[in-house]
Amino acid sequence: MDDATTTLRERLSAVDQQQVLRFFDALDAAGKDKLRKQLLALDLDEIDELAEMHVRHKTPVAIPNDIQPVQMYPQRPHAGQERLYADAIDRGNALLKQGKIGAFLVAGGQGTRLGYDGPKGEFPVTPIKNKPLFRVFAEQLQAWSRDAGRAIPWYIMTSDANDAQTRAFFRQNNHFGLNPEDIFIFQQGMMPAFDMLGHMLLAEKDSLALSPDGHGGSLRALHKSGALADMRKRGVEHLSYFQVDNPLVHCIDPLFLGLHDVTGSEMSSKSIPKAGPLEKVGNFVMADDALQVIEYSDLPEELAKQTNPDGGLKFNAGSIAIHALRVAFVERLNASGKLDLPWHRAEKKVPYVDDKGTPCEPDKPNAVKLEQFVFDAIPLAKNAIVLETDRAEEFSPVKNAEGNDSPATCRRDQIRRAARWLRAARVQVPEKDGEPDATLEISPLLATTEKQLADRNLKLEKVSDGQAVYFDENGADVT
Ligand code: UD2
Repeated sequence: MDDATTTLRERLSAVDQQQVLRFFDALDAAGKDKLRKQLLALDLDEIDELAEMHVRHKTPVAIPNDIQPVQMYPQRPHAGQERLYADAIDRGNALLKQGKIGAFLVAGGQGTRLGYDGPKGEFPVTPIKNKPLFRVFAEQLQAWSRDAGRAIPWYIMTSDANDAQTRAFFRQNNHFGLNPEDIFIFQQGMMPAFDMLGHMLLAEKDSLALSPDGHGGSLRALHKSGALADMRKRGVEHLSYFQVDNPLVHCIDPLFLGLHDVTGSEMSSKSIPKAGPLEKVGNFVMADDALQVIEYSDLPEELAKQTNPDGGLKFNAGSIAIHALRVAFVERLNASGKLDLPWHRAEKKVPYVDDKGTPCEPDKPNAVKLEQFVFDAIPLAKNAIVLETDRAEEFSPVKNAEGNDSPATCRRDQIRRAARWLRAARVQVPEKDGEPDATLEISPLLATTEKQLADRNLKLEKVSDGQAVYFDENGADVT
């Protein structure tokens, strides 16, 4: 055995994880190399602490005592806020023109609920052209870059599970018309799954059972990958953060980015009123003198159900995972060399090889996975703010194969929004049973907001019953 392997074996023994090398001696060179690399990427002392805290003991997520509703910036300015909002929009547009904004997409998740075999960003989502999610975002960024006269660099986080496929998809699609030099794809970290006694599981004789370390891992990966350094070089000061599953997202929003900047916020968020007390979105609250998000599974049900005198929910500020982040804030979070965010545990069914080397497919949860969440950085941010927005305008994710948050509801919501924008642009859209009686799609290259669409010179005055109409820079394509 070489010295490096002896040292690794000793380090693993010291933290009672030597079982991961039980097949090592019989592996071929490639297998040895693979497992060694996976192990060397881990901080074994941290693994030991995490196994103790979250597996052998189930340290509960600390729920603060005094949880209060949060004050938000309203979607439209209240009396007295008009000047602030107008200034914020100007600031947002100026930041874009100065090249100070980068877009940041987290796309490292495994998308297991949707049952789509591949990076979720490849999933075809628009009602007529079946554009994949990645294209929807790319076209928005292309439109905003065109209007700002300056490229908006796009940082995309993948994981080991989907990195190669994501890169290939971008290449095959000619980077959706963007300059590849303005696209920075990087991988997040991976975490091992533990058995219920805190031992790391092997997925194969030569591989740990690894999964992405949560979207909170993005804040570490931005640093480790050199993405932050790239931002410094380009003069990018803020990131516009969004998730891969929501094609209604406004990847760039001058009001949001401008408010974030003028208020001196280090991390800002958008919120929508919840669809019900137990909707599966995080909740913005004030607690321990800080703005924070409490995940739906962690908010005590009696609080979630509390109402105000007017009958509305007391805790009604849902998180839709849209944020603005100051680059200097992300740098500060990484300054000590260790990203200090809590870990969240989840018990899952994780395939593994047993002591004899036989592959096992568990039929009930056999393992603990740990993830960090990006919104746990909010209480660490100075002057964090929340801007309220409208579900119909900005949120309809594709998460499940059927039912809520599925391709069908997302398609419906895209058509509804397109109908609303078109009517505001004085185009007649037919209606049947309260729904648009047409299939509608608006290219982001034509308009990324209702106001932009209203400013375009649309030739079509009326959509007819049952028509499918695609609107882009060249006009309306009716089928
Ligand atoms: C998330 C939020 C929830 C709400 C909702 C809105 C959490 C825990 N909950 O729920 O509060 O805001 O979104 O849609 O975040 N991802 C990675 N790496 C990972 C894990 C996830 O990049 O290791 C990405 C993933 O590709 C996706 C996003 O993060 O873009 C959301 O992940 P999810 O589907 O696991 O989050 P979800 O739906 O439980």
